[in-house]
Formats: sequence, C-alpha cells, structure tokens
Amino acid sequence: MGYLFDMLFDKYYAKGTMTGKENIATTELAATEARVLLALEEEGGKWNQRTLSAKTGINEDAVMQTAFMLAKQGLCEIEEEKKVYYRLTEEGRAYAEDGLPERRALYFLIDRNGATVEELRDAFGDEVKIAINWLLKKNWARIEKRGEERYLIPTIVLEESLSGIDEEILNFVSGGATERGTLADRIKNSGILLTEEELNGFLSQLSSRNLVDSYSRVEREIAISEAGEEEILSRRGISVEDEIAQLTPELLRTGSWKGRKFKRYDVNLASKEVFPAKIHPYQRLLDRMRRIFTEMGFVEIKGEAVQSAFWNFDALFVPQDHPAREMQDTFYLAARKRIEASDDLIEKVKQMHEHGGSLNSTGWGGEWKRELGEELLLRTHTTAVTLSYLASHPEPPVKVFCIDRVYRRETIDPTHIPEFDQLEGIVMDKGVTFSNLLGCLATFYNKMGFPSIRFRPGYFPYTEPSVEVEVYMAERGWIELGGAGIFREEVTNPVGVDYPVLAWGLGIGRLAMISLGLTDIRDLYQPDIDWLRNARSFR
Ligand code: FA5
Repeated sequence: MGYLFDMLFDKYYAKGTMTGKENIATTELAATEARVLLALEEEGGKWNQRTLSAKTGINEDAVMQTAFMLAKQGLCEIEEEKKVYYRLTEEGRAYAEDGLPERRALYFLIDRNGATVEELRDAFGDEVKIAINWLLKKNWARIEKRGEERYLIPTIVLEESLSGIDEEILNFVSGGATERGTLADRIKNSGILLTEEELNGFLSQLSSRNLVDSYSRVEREIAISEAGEEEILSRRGISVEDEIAQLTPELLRTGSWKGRKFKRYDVNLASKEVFPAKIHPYQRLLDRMRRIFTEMGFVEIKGEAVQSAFWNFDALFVPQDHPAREMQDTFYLAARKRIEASDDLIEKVKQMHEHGGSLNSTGWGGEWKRELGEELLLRTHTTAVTLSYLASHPEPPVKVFCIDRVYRRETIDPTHIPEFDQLEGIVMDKGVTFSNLLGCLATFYNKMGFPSIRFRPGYFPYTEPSVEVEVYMAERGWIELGGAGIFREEVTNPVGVDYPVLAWGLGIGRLAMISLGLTDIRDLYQPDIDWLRNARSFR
C-alpha cells in the first residue's frame, strides 16, 4: 500500500492501537471479512498486510480495507508504527562506489605530499570545491600560502582517516532502502558506537550533501481481538459465502441476483487515493485561454517560430538600431533568407523607416538596410505572427489571436525565462477605439479570474497609445503581464490596412504562475509529481 494511502488513512484514524470497540459487529460479516477473520484466527499472531494477503488470496489493498472494516467493528486490532527508511541519491550511489571527493582528494594529496589548488582543480574538475571544503571541514588538510600559490597540505596519515563514519553509513545504505532500526543494527554490529543524536547528525549531514534521502511509511500489524475470537466461537464456523460485489446487466437480465448476498460498502472508510492521468495544469490554462478568446469571437492563427527580422522588427516599425535587435537580446540563426513579402511592401517599409513614407511622419531617418531585414531569428514576440496575418487579410473585420512560444536571451530569474509563451491578439475594424481595447483585455482577465487589473502608460515602437497591463498579486504587488496599444499608422499603412488595429501581447507564463499559486516561473516546467497531482484544475 502506498505512502499516500497511509497519509489518507492517518487523516481519518488516530495513531496507535485501534479496536473501535464501540462499534462491535451488529451486522452480518461480509465474505471477505469472514475470510480475513478466519485467517487471523486460524494461526493467531500478528500479520502484516502482505502476509495476510498471501494467506487469504485477497489483494493487499483489499485485505487492508477489510482489516479496517473489522477493526471498526472491534473484531481485530491494528497496530501502527511509523518507520523511516534511508536510501542513496544518484550522487550518493556514485560516491559510495568511487569514494567521497574529499577521500579521493586526500589520496591525491598524500601521494604528492601536498598540491596546489590549481592541481586539485585539474584533477577533480567540478568536484574541486566540494573536495576542498570537506578536506578542511574534516581536518584532513590545511591551506598554506607559498608566494602567490595556495597549497593544500595533508594533515593526517592515511591510517587515521580510514574509518570515516559518514562513509561507513553510505556503505550500509548502499544495498537499497534501509530501515532506520536495521541501519542502527548494522552500524552497531560493525563495532561503531553511536548515540541516537550522533547518528542523526551524520544522517542529516549526508542528506544536506544530497547523498542520502529518507522517506517514512506507516507499517501495520493486524491481530484478531478478543471480540473477534468470540464472534467466531459464537457462530461456530463462519461460512464464507460468495457475494455479489458488482451488479452487472447479466445479473439483472437473468434475475440471478435474487436471493444472493451483496457486498457491503462503508463509504466512510479511508480508501486509496487514485491519480488518474490528467492534462498538465499549464496546458489546461492554455486551453482555457483559447476557449475564452474563441467565445469572444476570435479565430486562432499560427505562425512560424523562425521569422525574418523584417516581420519580427522592421514591419513593426522597430528601428534597425533598436537595442532589442542586438545579439544579446535576440537569438539569430546563422542563415539569411529572402524576405517573404512583396517588393512593394518591402519598399513601403523602407520608405516608412527612412522618412515616414507618405504619412505625416518623419520615420527614423538614416538608411534602412534590406540585408538586416533578411536575417533570420527565433521570434521574440508573437506580434510578428499577427502582423503578417494582417498583411494578408487587410480588409475589415479581423479578430484573431495566437498562442505560441517566443524566445529571448534573458538572464533567468523568478519572472524571466528565455523561452516563454505569449497570447497575442488583434482586432481590426471600422471605428474600434482605445476603450474597446481596454474593455477586451479587462474582459479576458476577468474571465481568467483576475478582478483587479490596471493599465499603465507604456511604450512600444509599433503602438500609439500604448499600455502595460498589470494584475495584483498578494506577496509581490503589481506584476506586469503584457503590453497593448493601437498599431501606429507607420505599421498599418505599408501593409495596406486603413482601419484602426487594437493589438496586445500577453505573457502567459507569468499569468499561469499567479493562477497556479507559484512564485517562480521556472516551477511551471519542473516535473514535480506531487505538485502535478495536487495542482488546482481549471474547468
Ligand atoms: C511585447 O512582447 C509586445 N510585443 C507586446 C505588445 C503586442 C505590445 C502588441 C503592443 C501591441 P513585452 O516585451 O513587454 O511586450 O512582453 C510582453 C509580456 O511577456 C510581458 O509583459 C511579460 O508578461 C512577458 N514576458 C516578457 N519577457 C518575459 C520573460 N523573459 N519570461 C517570461 N515572461 C516574459
């Protein structure tokens, strides 16, 4: 029976011996109960779930359930004990085989009668820090400065260091999960005398080094109670009659259920938790966003992850010397490609950048270079996708959205990762306004369960006016979730669009993080089974 079952069970029943005498059986015993009770009586003594299952032929979960039922009626007693098990981590296994880094480093130092930190680094690579740290902590070496060089000098001879207790414990645990009592016996039998506290100290040191981890399990022993014995005596040979556990169409059709006994169920009894397959919480969130926008009348579009700088930046009127275009912000591919746009459109974008085209705009000035537009990159935002869609659908109305991955060279922190998803959307129609844009975003966030959002003035080279959308998070305050605005004419004019375009690009990861109660965006991608099992689900 799994650990989770134990936890669940512990929720319902107090620890210790359980007889539930107040509930002495008043009803007939079910067939499985009778079988288990007879088995307990036949040989007496204490049984664990596994042995009782083997004896009765009832599977382990069912046998335990039955024992709980019997205990509730006072017919058997269940003793519980929480046992702690230790096992090696992957790193622990490697060190148990090869020796701890400080042990290997000590041999190295003794062989050479001391070595420089550099020599140790050459020999131990990534492990050098651990090795030096523990050599010093264990007083196996000291540091000596000679000129510019730092030397590590062994301070003990080999024989004195042979029996590191932590190393012995690693060995004792290396055979597989080891119960604490068994571990303590092994240590004692090897002649090492340790108090409980000392053993705890070594174990917590090994676990803080991530070499050993532990888990606990409640183990149970089941024995027949006096009341159980009496029950058997009074009924002189309980007969084990076949029961119907499940009503089938066959039983109903033939009427053969008549006169038969039905298995009783106690719906209050703890049962094993079941974890059926389910959709990842993050995926469920994406699906929910899709549904909300679809319900609002939007159509989903898709685009390529590799875009030309032309569609990712130039057509969006991002100047060619904008910092976001630098290598340190954007992932560029080594290749270039002819821009996928008509010569007429490319020419219009060029004119727009250089002097504002035919609009009352100055553009950015300088020369617009086609070869920079031909560079290929991993799209830095999904705005590249909605804009190129707009270019091929310039007639109103257009109401589309796109949910996809974008890539940026970012320093990773709790709210920044180099690959994240954006939810992009545009509305293009006669007479749509800035208020419509704010209304659209407020509706979306409200439907996502965020009543408190605010808009702050923002800046994007391609929108005017521009806003940043923020939602409130209890511990972190206001957190920026996206940008939005109305496309500038410098963007819409070259692609042949004559009406206002409301546009937004929202970061999904941050929103997901808040919705799922995480404080670090990286946790969205961690395969943490407990979190996955317990994460709130979205309808
Ligand atoms: C943009 O990407 C604009 N294209 C949005 C836009 C579209 C504005 C259309 C106007 C019109 P920004 O760089 O601010 O904007 O990114 C949008 C959101 O993506 C941010 O608010 C944030 O929630 C999220 N985001 C940005 N960088 C990261 C990152 N490194 N990790 C996780 N989320 C990020």
